Amino acid sequence: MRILHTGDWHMNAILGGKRIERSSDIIRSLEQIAAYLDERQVDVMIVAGDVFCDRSDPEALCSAVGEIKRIFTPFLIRKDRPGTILTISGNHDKHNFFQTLRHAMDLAPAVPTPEGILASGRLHLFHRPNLVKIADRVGTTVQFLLMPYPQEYWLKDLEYDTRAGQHRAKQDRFTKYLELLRAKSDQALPSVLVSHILIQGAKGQGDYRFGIEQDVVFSRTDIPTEFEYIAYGHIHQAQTPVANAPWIRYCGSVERLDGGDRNDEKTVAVVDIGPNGRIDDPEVLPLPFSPMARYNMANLTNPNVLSPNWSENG
Ligand SMILES: [Mn+2]
Repeated sequence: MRILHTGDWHMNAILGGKRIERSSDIIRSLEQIAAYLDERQVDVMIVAGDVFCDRSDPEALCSAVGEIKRIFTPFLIRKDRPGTILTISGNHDKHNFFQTLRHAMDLAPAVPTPEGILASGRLHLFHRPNLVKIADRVGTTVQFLLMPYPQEYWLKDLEYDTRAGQHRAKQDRFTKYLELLRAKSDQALPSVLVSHILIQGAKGQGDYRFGIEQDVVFSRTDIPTEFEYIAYGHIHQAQTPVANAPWIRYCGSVERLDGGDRNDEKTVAVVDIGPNGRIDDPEVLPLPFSPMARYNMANLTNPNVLSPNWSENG
């Protein structure tokens, strides 16, 4: 099974709090991804969270979903080998909107086979932890442990007084759910973990020395590494956060979204998984990106032209 890993699309992102629309740049990258899906005959595309931008208004969300449909329908209806898209939610994906999409999609139910294999030829959306199986054309079955960004609605029954307390509660809940999925998973099948979280010490934007006050954080050893591939989203700089483990990747964003990733090269990863596991190290493919300049605000005659407020994190 050939898998393409992308994420952090942040559709309708706006640069620096001022109205510098990035949609056309992002769409150019998505079109390149669609070309890779075709060229490489990919079976499954993983979108590892932050598909949308939390500041998007209803019109912007409508146009974002319309563009996703336009760009990826050829992949989903590909004649000899219909593709599958697996999407999880990130911290920037508004719960209500994801829930709305999910409700609408559930009206055309994707009924799994008796063996629990998910329908191909469509997009699947998850905002809660889930374990799914997908089979490719030659019958290789891979299971996916889907762990979206831990949101408030995961914690309805939990008490917390502080932001750090809330993050700690989310972290505990995340760990518990991941354990449950691992216990439920089939030991005989290759497994892929898909998640949208911060691994402490990852590179980019101040090297992510965030503590529990700022975000839900995991250490490099908190998450088991025995998966055939781990597809992370959240950090915008593509990287392998665990040493000597090229199968554990942050795909990075698809465009340079703010000052923090102004020097990054944007990429997607492609990995092949056979019945006995990963066939080779992931291949990293380039995406187009926009050049970015940093302006010294003191030298600008009209400081309202650009804002220095780069966004804080993924
Ligand atoms: Mn994120």
